[in-house]
Amino acid sequence: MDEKGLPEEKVLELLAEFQRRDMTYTSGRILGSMCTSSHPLARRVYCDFLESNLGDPGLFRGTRELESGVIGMLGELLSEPDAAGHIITGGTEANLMAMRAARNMAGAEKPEIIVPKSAHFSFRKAADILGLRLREAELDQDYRVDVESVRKLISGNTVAVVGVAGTTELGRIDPVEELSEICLDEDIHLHIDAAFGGFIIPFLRETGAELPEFDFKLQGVSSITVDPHKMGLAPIPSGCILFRDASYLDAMSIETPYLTEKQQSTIVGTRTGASAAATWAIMKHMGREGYRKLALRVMGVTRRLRDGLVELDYQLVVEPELNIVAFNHPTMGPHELADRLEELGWAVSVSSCPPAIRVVLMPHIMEEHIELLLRDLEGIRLREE
Ligand code: 0PR
Repeated sequence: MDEKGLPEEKVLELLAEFQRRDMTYTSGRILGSMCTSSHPLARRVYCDFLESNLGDPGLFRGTRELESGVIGMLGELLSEPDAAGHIITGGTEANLMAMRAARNMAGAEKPEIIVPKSAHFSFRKAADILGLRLREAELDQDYRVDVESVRKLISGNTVAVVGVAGTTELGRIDPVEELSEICLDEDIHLHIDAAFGGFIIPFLRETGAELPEFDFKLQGVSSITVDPHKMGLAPIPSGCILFRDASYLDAMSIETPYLTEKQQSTIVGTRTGASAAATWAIMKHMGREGYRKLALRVMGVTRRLRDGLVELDYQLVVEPELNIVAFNHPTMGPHELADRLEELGWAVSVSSCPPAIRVVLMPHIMEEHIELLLRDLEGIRLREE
């Protein structure tokens, strides 16, 4: 640190130079991210609540009510209005909390969790931190978890089974109904990672899309991750963990004698109230109707990309169910194709299972961006002939 401080103007000038090196969502060039531009209202509210700390909620009673309000709205959306939970930093922390609650409730000597091969890497972190053995279930031909494989992995040490509603790489929805039945029979915690899907599947279902049930309506589901900072339009960091009831939170509560609340179940202590306030604001502002329109719009852009790829003879990995498209060039490997696209200014990501170019059609990607992308993909096809 320098001895003498700089004038504010100078600091802002220096910062602007750094920020110019960042990519922006509005350019439409970020194709592999699950985050997106924050809604202007969410930005404003975030700044207004910057100082509120939900780690000491007795001091910020209004913000605590906003957090409860979000939990209530999300619980209702996911078929359990009395769900208990918290607004936290994102899907990683939510999955970690779910695994911690499941482990503590089960009390197994050598705890194990069963996750699909398609599960997000946050479960590896959770297993490492919590001392859990991670067992990976196979996928079926459609890249959804193979229920028989899950069944075979269950043992007396299984403390949780995980299903994913909207996988990170392909946007697949696991057969949660079947997982729910198995977990009810075996009395095992079923956690659904709907970090991505939670803010789009229910709205698409409301428009008549034939997507499977994945939420608390299925009695075996004990907890759900849903991230407002993905399809919810909330600013980073805004994640949410929901449990069927408060007993799961109690199973991991720690005494906090000198704070305004005597027990704490979250992993972090001091934690952002701004995320809760901004999520509350954006959900109130959008309403179900707003999210339904958004879901239909991103699926329209998804379809345009899907159709354009098929016309150009690129190969789809699967028919997209949600707003993620994974595809391959007929002969060129995905990493080489990703490099070509990067040279043309596109930031794409390459999936691992199977290797493919993966595009997440987040709200910042407009139809005109997809037309430009398809033109570049056509150019790549023409050049090789
Ligand atoms: N669960 C699922 C299904 C996810 O897809 C993700 C993240 C998480 C949990 C973890 O969420 P947090 O990252 O909020 O802790 N999925 C994206 C991924 O890892 C996150 C992402 C977002 C990656 C923006 C890149 C990016 O630019 O691919």
